[in-house]
Amino acid sequence: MLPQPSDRTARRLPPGQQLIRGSKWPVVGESRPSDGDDVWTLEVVGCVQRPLQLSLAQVARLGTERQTIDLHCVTRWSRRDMQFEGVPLSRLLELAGIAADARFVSFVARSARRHSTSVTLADALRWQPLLALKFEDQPLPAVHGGPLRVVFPGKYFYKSLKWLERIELLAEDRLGYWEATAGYHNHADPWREERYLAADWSKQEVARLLAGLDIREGDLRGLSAGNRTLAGLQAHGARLRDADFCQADLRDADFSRANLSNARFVRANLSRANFRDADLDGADFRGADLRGADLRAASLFGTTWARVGDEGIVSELPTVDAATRWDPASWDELLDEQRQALEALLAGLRPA
Ligand SMILES: Nc1nc2c(c(=O)[nH]1)N[C@H]1C(S)=C(S)[C@@H](COP(=O)(O)O)O[C@H]1N2
Ligand SMILES: [Mo]
Repeated sequence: MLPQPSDRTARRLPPGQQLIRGSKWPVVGESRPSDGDDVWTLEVVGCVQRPLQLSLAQVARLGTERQTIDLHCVTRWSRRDMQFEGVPLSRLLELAGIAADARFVSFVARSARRHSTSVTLADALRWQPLLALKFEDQPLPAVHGGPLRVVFPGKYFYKSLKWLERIELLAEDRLGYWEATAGYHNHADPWREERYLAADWSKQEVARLLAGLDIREGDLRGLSAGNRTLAGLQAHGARLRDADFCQADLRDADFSRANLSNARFVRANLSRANFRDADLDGADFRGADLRGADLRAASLFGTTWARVGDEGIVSELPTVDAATRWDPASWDELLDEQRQALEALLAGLRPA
């Protein structure tokens, strides 16, 4: 059975997720609220009986709760047992009174792009999200959404809006920022792996595009290109989240600036491929041939380079050589066991 709202933390990890250990908590998306010195207020508007505008002190006086919640980011990292303190959304909804036509809840941020995300009212009532003011007994840091953020259990973390300033109840859904612009799945259930929607291309169109070996700047998220011969592919700036390139021949491919988050390159031939400035968060490079590949300035958060099994047995390592280029600084973004596997692999290359 899938975890229920009463299970804020689960002993299992959702499929395709890996645990971050230690104190790492990456900042994903925007990193600060918009400027302005006017006091922070929280509005509750839309399909409500009594619109509200509250100061943070008034929000806190509604009564806070502590909750321990597991976070699951769509780019495949999870962190367990995160201790938040805040006001349950339900308190605000009770105070404002849910109107009969309300079906959705949109959370809107005080941020440069007025970032937003939405959920069904049914999910909001079922999962009881917290409007968090504190993390581990300290005021929530601004990079992580302080002074006030949504923490939504049971959904990928992109439903947990940072810098909350407005809750709007809606009769019709209004897609959030990632959901509308980047194909993030609107339902976002980590247990069902509702990560991204595939782009809207027919099989014939995809075949035609790939045959031309030129998909620069194209939106091909979810592309299925396993086992294909795509040497020299031009994919600069392409949007290739969740793409499958397992065992593909991608010698000399240009993926510079491409978004490859969660892409799979297992046993692909990536010799001399260019990944400069690419977003590789959550991508899987097990067993790939990376001789002469360029990975400088690529974002490597949550990437997989080897299988690390029980008792630390490392297998399915990629092939690298002295011409493979990396920023060792970017390895700080890796899980410890992945970083150690890569370091051992590269140490083997250096002349003794
Ligand atoms: N206002 C705002 N909220 C946001 C985002 C954002 O860019 N802006 N990113 C979302 C995404 S995709 C994730 S994974 C989490 C990341 O929260 P963190 O930076 O505290 O880890 O915040 C979510 N909430
Ligand atoms: Mo995310």
